[in-house]
Amino acid sequence: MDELVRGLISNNYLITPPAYFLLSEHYTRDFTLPELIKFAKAKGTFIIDEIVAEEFLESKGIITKLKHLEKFMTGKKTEEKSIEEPAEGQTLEISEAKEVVESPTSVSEAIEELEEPQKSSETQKVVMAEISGEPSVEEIEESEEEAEEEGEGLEESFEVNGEENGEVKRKVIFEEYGVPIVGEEELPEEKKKTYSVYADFKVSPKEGFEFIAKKIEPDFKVKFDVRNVKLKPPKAKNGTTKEGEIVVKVYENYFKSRLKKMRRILRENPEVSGVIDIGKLSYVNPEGDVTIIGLVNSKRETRNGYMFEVEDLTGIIKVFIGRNKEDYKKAFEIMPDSVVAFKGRYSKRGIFFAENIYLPDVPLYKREKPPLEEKVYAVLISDIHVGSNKFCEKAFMKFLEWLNGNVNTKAEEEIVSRIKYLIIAGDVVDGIGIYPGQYNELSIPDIFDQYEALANLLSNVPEHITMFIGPGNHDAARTALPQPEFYREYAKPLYELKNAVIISNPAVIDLHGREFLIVHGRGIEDVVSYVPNMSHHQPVKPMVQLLKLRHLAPTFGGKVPIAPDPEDLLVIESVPDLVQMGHVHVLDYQIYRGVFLINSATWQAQTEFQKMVNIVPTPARVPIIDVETARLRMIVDFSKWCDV
Ligand code: D5M
Ligand code: FE
Ligand code: ZN
Repeated sequence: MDELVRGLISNNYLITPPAYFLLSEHYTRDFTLPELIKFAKAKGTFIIDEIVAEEFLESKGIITKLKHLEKFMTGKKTEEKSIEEPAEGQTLEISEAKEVVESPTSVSEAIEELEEPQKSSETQKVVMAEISGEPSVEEIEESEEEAEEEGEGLEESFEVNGEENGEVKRKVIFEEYGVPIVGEEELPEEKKKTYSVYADFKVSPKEGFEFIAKKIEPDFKVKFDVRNVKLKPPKAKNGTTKEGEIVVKVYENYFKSRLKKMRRILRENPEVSGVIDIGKLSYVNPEGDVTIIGLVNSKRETRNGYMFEVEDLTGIIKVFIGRNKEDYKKAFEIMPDSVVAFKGRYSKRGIFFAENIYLPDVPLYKREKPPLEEKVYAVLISDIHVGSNKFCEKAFMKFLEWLNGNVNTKAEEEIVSRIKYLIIAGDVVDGIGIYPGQYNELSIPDIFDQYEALANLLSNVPEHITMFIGPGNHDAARTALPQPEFYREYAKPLYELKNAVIISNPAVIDLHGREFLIVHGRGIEDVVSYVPNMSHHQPVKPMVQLLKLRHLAPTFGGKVPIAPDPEDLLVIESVPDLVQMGHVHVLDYQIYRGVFLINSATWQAQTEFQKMVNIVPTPARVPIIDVETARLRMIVDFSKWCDV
C-alpha cells in the first residue's frame, strides 16, 4: 500500500481517492505526514477528502485552487507513488517529525493524543503494528533513534518494521465511500493473535454449591420477536410502477400501521371518548367537545401556547393548546411523530382548540399475577462491549465466577442458587468502525474474534441458566430499528451456545407468566433531544417517557434510524411487567404505574469518546430481578475489578 495512505491509517486518518490523487505526487517532496495530520486535526476531521487536501496544498502554497481543479476535472491521475522514494525525502520527513515533537503546539500533540491508548496498553500497540504494518510517527522516531545508533539509513529501519522496500507489490484498494483498505497482495502472513479471546478462561460450578434453579422447571416463551412477524412488502402492480412509488407506499403503510395500533391503545382509555376523524371535523356542531387521535407531524411554541400539525388517515389539522390550559404541560412530552389524542373544539377557522391532551400511557393499576411456587431470579445485563480495551474483563470474569457459586454472603448464596435466566440487551461486542477513532480503543480489532471471545466467556454461564441475547447498535446487525437479529455469519459462536436464545431488538419474553420487554434503548437518545429536563445521566426518565408514548423510538429523522417496515414493530402494544433497556451505560430504575423500568448499565469503563461528551458510565453493577414480582431484588457490584 502507498506510504501516505498507510501512514495516515496508522495514525487513524483516512483519505479519499480524489484527495489521494491530489496529494500523492507532492508527498515527501513538498510536505510531510505530520504536517498533513496537523492540518486535518486543526480542521477537526479524521477524513482527508478532496476539500481538505486542496486547502492543505493551498496553505502550503503548492497549488492554486484553479490549477488543481483543472487538472482534476480532466481526470488525469498522478502516478501512484512507489515506496522507492529518494532517501532524501525520507530524511526530510524524519527530521521534521522530530522537530514537531519538540514544539508543544505541534502535530505531535495530535499524534500523541491519538496514540495514548496504545501507550497505555502494550498488547494494543503490538496489535496495531501488526495490523497496519506501518510505523506510526512515534515509531518512525524510534526507528530513527535505532538507525542513528547503528549508523544505518532509514530503509533499514523500515525493514525492522517488516517493510522491505520494493519487494511487496503495493496496491491501494478503495472500498465503498473511498475508504482505503489494505490490498490483497500485501496482507501480512497469518500471525498468531496477540490478543486473548478468552479461550483458556474456564469456570465450572463450585463444588458442593446447591443450585436450586436446576430443579425448577424452566418456564419461558419468546412472546414477541421481530423475526416472527411476517411483513408483507407492497408489490408493484404492473411493470410501469416505479420504485419510488413502492417506497412511498411502504412509508404510508408504516404510518397507517402506527396510527391503527396507537388508536387501539388510546381508545382503551375511558377518557378518550367521542373520537372523530379529522376529515369529518367540518361537519361537527361547533358547540360540542370532540376528540381527535392523530400523529403529530410538527410542534411549534407560540407566544400563547403550542401549535401542532396533526394527521390521521382522513386529514391534517392545526391543533392549538393555550398556556392557561390544565394539560398545557403535556405538550412538552409530545415527541414528533408520536400519536396522541386531543379533546377540544373545532373552530370553523380551521383550527382545533384543545382543552385536554391524552398520551397513550399505561393504565393506572395493574392486574395482580398469581404467585409462583418457587422463587426464581433473572439477571439483567447489557452493553458488554467485548473487544473494547475499556471492557471490564476482570469484573466480567468475577461475575461469571459468581454465577458459578463463588459468592460472599448468605443472601448472595440464596440468590445465585435460584438464578435461572440471564438477559443481555445489546451491544454485546464493541464492533468495528462504530465511531471515529474507535480503532485505537479496540483490544480485539476483528469482529469475528469479538463474538468468539464473547461466546468463550458466556460458555461459562452454568447450563441451567437460560440466556436471552439481543443486538444493539455496536453489534453486527441491521442498524435501523427494529433489529431482527445478529448476522449469523458474524455472530455464529453466539448461536452455537447451548443455553442461549437469540432474540431481536426489541423482544418480549414471558418468564413464568411475567412479561419482560427487552430493548437496547437507542430511543432514549431521541427523548433526551426532544423532551425538556431529560438527561443521559438518569436514563429511566426517558424510558418512562417512551412507555407513556407507548413507542420505543417515535421520531423519524432524529438520531435513531428507523426502518420503514410495512408494520410498526416499535409500538409497545401490550403493557409489560418489566422494561429493560441499556445503551446509555448508567444503572437506573423506577416503578411507573406498576411497571418496573430498569437500565442495566454496562461492562465498559468510560471511553475517550464518552469523556468528550460527558457520559459517565456506571459499569459492572448487576441487577437481580425477582421474577415473581418483576422487581429488583439486589444489585451486585463488581466495579472494583473494573480497573481498565
Ligand atoms: O452508547 C454509549 C453512550 O454513548 C450512550 O449514552 C449514547 C452515547 N453515544 C453513542 N454514540 C453517540 C454519538 N454519536 N453522539 C453522542 N452520544 C453518543 P453506545 O451505543 O454504547 O456507544
Ligand atoms: Fe453500549
Ligand atoms: Zn448502544
